[in-house]
Amino acid sequence: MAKLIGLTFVGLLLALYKNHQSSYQRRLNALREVTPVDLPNCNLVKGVETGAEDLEILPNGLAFLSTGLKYPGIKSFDPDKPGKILLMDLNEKDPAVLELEITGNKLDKSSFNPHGVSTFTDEDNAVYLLVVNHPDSKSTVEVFKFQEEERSLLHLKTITHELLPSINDIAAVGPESFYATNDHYFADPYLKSWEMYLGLSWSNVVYYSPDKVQVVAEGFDFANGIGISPDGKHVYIAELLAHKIHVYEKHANWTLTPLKVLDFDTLVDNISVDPVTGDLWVGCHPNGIRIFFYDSEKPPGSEVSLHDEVDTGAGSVTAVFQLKTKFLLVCANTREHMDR
Ligand SMILES: [Ca+2]
Ligand SMILES: [Ca+2]
Repeated sequence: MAKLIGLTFVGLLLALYKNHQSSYQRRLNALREVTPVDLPNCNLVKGVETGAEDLEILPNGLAFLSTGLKYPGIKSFDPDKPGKILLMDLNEKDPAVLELEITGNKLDKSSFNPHGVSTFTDEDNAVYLLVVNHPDSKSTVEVFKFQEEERSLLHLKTITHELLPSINDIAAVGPESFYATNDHYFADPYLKSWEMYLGLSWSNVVYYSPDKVQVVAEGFDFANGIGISPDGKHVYIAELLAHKIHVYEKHANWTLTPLKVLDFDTLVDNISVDPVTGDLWVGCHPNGIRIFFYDSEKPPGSEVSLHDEVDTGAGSVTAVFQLKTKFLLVCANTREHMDR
């Protein structure tokens, strides 16, 4: 009898393990192969060969790029150098990148490890760049003022908070106020890896302001990119391992109510919201296994998905380009720039 119970128990464990493995493979889209789709008007931009994590485009065509991210479990192509914020002028015919000098004396530039970025422009047209930073594996948000003439960033402030343990991306709503995605519940890299492997879905979204900090959405399987609609009414949250973008209604007190869910067949990362059409341009990873278990013989690939007509509900997803290589290509991401 004891043997029978033992055997049943082992069988149950094996079944649970098998079930978990198949769910893990599905979450990581492990079987997905990429068919390259190249756009003739996209060019390799020199100077970002070690990978760009996020970008934000101002209405005047200046783009900020966050580069050189070191993230636990993901291959870094330049592990010994600090990250940089690069500037591109998309009005130029053949735009080149320029590293923005960081001024001010409060930021340790040697441990600068920029991740998600977002901008806020105030009534006086001053532009603030908010940057998620991971110095020494911690999570902070750095507030910079963009000095356009000097082509530099004046560091103003470092924000940390216990509700911001593992920030991935932010959507600024003021010079020191933002929505932030925590891609994990835990801050510790070891606990993070178990949290992801077990699929606990404990990741969340926090609203931060100097007066109030609160969790406004939760239960995500790796919340990643975040964006706001041009009319300010909706917040978009990318759930990487569920392959979904959640549309939330934003209220006057900054709380969020779920409205609908957009489905993708890819791991959705950062979101750029087209300021004119409201379309979502999403940087995606077709196959997560190849991100988290890097093999230079089988590079992870990347793709950009476009979800149009988000508000009418009549929209659809199009893969606008896919690459089989590393994350080496930066492509201007508005219709206007695509058409050039
Ligand atoms: Ca962003
Ligand atoms: Ca991200």
